[in-house]
Amino acid sequence: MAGAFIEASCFNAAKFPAESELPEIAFAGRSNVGKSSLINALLNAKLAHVGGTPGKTRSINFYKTEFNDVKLRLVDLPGYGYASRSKSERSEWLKLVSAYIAQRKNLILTCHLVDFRHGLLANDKELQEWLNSYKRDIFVVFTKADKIPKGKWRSTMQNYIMTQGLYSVNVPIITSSENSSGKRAGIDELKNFLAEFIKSKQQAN
Ligand SMILES: Nc1nc2c(ncn2[C@@H]2O[C@H](COP(=O)(O)OP(=O)(O)OP(=O)(O)O)[C@@H](O)[C@H]2O)c(=O)[nH]1
Ligand SMILES: [Mg+2]
Repeated sequence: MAGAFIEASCFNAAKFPAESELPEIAFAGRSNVGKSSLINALLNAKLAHVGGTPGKTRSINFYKTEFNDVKLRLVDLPGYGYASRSKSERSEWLKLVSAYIAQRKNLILTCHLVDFRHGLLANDKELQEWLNSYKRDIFVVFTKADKIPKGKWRSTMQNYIMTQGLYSVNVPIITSSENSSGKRAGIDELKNFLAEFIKSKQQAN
């Protein structure tokens, strides 16, 4: 890979980069679920700011990269569900994120990040309904899997699939972006999935 870089950090839709031909994969989910950390793991770089407190990413950030010879942009969306956020901040969030979700032609797939310890909470279900209302494809990616013993991964995943009525274009991928020895998981699998998903969409057009 020729390296990844941040192309734009936008607080309003007028600043989004020109669409060109690059397909985009967005990363959405509750504040603190690990969106920026997962993007860094996928890019193998520390480009996205990661925070110990929820509400770290406030802008929409576009990262240009390449997976298996497929050129794409990863799009880091600000998180939702941050309880102490004021009403005006929540409406700013909605304005910015809906400008992207409603209008962006190149958005090919939204990865919905869900904490593997909790599964989908009420506002995750709202997000899924909302994305569906725009006919957006959703792919569920579980995060922070290192917080659950590996022996329980299968049964935990089965349980969520059976009981949560989640929307996902494929069986969710279980990931850990934690970089300490041996804890990273699911990152190459996710890269391969995204590259194949983009290829199949491009062939269908
Ligand atoms: N153990 C563990 N911690 C993680 C993992 N991914 C992220 N974290 C931690 O979770 C916290 C939040 O991570 P971020 O990547 O900033 O989360 P975010 O979803 O981008 O948050 P907002 O920008 O606030 O919406 C940080 O303290 C990370 O170090 C993971 O896979 N495992
Ligand atoms: Mg973030």
